[in-house]
Order: sequence, then C-alpha cells, then structure tokens
Amino acid sequence: MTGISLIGAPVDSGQRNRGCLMGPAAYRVARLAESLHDLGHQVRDLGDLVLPPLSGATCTNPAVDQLPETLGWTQVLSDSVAAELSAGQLPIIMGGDHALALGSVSGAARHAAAAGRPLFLLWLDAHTDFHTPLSTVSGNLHGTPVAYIAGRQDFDAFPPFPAPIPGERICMFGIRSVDPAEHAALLKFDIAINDMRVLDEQGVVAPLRAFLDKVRAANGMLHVSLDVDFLDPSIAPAVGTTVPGGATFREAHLVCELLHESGLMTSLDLVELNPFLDERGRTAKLMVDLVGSLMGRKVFDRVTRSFT
Ligand code: HAR
Ligand code: MN
Ligand code: MN
Ligand code: MN
Repeated sequence: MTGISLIGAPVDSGQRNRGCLMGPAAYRVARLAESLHDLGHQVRDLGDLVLPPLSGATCTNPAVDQLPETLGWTQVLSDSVAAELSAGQLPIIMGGDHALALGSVSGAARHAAAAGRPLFLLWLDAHTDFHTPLSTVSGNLHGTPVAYIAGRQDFDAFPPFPAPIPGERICMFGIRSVDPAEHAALLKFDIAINDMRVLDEQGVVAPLRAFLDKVRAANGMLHVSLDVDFLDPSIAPAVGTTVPGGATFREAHLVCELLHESGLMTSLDLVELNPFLDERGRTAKLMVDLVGSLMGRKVFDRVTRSFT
C-alpha cells in the first residue's frame, strides 16, 4: 500500500495548442483515483493547483510564449511536490502540458537534496525537451524542462534549479523528434537517450534495467515523467504533438510493469493529455491503465517475477 497524492495541474502555458488544462478533469472522469484505490493504495486527490498572480517577467527571445504563466506554475508545482514528498506521499501530477515538469522535478530535487539522496529522472517522451528559453524556435516552453533540470544556463527568469541532475542520472525512452539546437547541446551531456531505434533493436527491458540498477545502487529517488506522445499516436491520439512510430501498447505497459517491480519510483508526471483531441476518452483511459501497471496491477498475481 502506497500513500498517493493526486495533484491536478491544469497547465496550458507550455504550448499554443489549447486544451491540456482539461487534463486533470479527464483523469478524474477516467477514474484514476478509483483505480488506484482498487489496487489497495490510499489515495488523496488534492484538487487542482491555482496559478498565482503573474509577474511581468520577459525574455530576450521574442518567440517565448506565456513566460509569466509558466513561472507561476513552476513555483506552485515545486512547492506542492516537495511538500507531498516530505509528508511521505507519492505525488502523481495530473497535467497539464510538459512545462509542469519545470516545477514538479524542481520540487522533487529540493526534497531529495534535503533527504540526502540523489534524484534520478526517467523521461518517457517522443521529444528530448532540451531547449533553453534562448534556443527554442517555437517559443513553447514545454520543450525546455530537461535543460532546466540538467542545469543548463539561460533560464534567467527562473529560480536556479535546486540541485541540477547530472546527465548520468537522466534516462530517456521513446525519443524520435530532436531539434538541431537540442541535438548539439545533448552531445555535451551524458544522458542515456534510448531513441526508438534502441527500443527496436534491444526492446525496453535491457536499457531500462541498466538504468534502474543505477538508481537502486545509489539508493536514489526516481521521478518518472510520462508524456502522452511517448505512445504511438494510433493508440494515444489526444496530444497536440503527435509523432509517428512511438511505443506500442505492450512496450508501454512493460515499462510500467518493470518500474513497479523495481519499487523505485517516488514521483510521477502525467503530461500532455489534451482531452479536446481525444476519441471517446481512449487516451485518458489508456493513461489510467498505464498508471495501474505502474502501481501494481498484474494479470496473474500468483506469478512472481523478480526484476533483479
Ligand atoms: N522541440 C519542439 C519545440 O521545442 C517540440 C517540443 C514538443 N514538446 C512536447 N513535449 N510536446 O515533449 O517546439
Ligand atoms: Mn495556452
Ligand atoms: Mn515532453
Ligand atoms: Mn513530447
């Protein structure tokens, strides 16, 4: 039994395709809390976070969109995630676009630093989200969180990231869309980038096990950030930035099942669900299903599989 705190984060400021603000409501309609309760967990839904009064922050890159809104979300998310972790809860952030990870991972990093444990990051996404506010061409700040988390410069309007995560502690899966500026910057970081080619050749088990072994050996905390576009658009259409060739239903479930068996995940983002683009709720339902696998649902309970 795990104490789970559901945090609604109706963040829609990280991109221009409106609709992610309906994500938390869709997860509630798809019965996320009930499904976790049925798995034996103690679930608290904390309701939706509220955007604080906006600053007048600006950026020298004129493309950057909705900076004050994203700064506000970063602050409230960081505080909320740090508080839930300190209370011994497993926070699940119901987004909201991926800009919310600027705050959620910042909160996890604050907590991990205070607890004297290293924080690791598993990024399940079609995109590397490794732009800075100065390098982004689209100006959409949902394309920036990993750069902030890894301690890249040029986030002048943001609070300094509490304890930047070294590249060796970051692992990405599902990657199949990288902009030139991201690519150039990533070459300077030792991030494990398991793009779709790696998954095609090796499957998910070996690369995921290699990463989880590092987390376990370091007694680390593990933040998992699950972007809907990690999944193939044929099974998960409700996202503004679809990229063909994503993770299949079974690949995604296997990642979640292995994560559960590792017992290592300490916080989780669910991001980029845009219910306005969904087909009869199928993407929201699939995400709830995946969280079920992450939190212990299995087909045969009497079959013991050892991860190590
Ligand atoms: N790299 C592109 C950009 O910066 C697309 C980023 C899309 N990001 C997300 N989250 N949907 O992964 O605009
Ligand atoms: Mn918006
Ligand atoms: Mn993303
Ligand atoms: Mn993405």
